[in-house]
Amino acid sequence: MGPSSGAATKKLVFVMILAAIGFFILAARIVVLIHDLPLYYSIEVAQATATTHTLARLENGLTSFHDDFGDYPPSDKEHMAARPYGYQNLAFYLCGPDGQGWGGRAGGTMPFGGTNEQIFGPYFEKGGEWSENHPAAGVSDAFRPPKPILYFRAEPTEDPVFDAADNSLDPTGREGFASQEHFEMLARRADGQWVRRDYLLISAGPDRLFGYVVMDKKSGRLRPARPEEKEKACCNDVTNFKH
Ligand SMILES: [Ca+2]
Repeated sequence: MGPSSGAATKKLVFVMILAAIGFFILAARIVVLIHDLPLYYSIEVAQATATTHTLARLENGLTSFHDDFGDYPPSDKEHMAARPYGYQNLAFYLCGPDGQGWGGRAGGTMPFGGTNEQIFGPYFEKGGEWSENHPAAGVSDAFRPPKPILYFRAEPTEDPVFDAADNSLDPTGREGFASQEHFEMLARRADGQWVRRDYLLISAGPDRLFGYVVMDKKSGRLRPARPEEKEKACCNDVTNFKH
């Protein structure tokens, strides 16, 4: 065996050691991934369950508010004292101007005008999901990072009955629906009927994007789907209606 063949053997051994280290690192990563997958999944399930629970509490509050005042809180800004967006109005009207409800604990102020010293509400209790900066803030969902639960009230005499612009519009889908068409992919059924006649509550769900999404071929990232893409699009939003 000559010096050149000895060097070749050393090189081969070195390459084999490197390959073994690479294999070991890859195997370790796969083991960690397999080990952590159920953890990620269970966290996601717990966040979805907590968000569904918050939606149920909001629905109870909205029913009580409707019982007391004959209407649901508005979701657009065309009303006395209304905030710019639906998610802000949801929190403001259910909690009252100071989080203490309406009437006697709000200096007599009533949600739709007039005064009354009787105590009304609050219809949603402050909790961990409530920002201290209310009433401008909304009610957050339980996913990370948290986002406000969007609120849309039906306006039966208007067209459209549910207006995507009652909450922020955002072409990326991160802060709200990309457009009215994008919103209606979720808010209308295949036969064109709205999913509900009273109000909609929508959390962006685990992907943190509102509405139907597809994978963008160029960027490799999720983006809001166009109506013609609905067949291959998916939506994991947590809502007060089936979709
Ligand atoms: Ca989503």
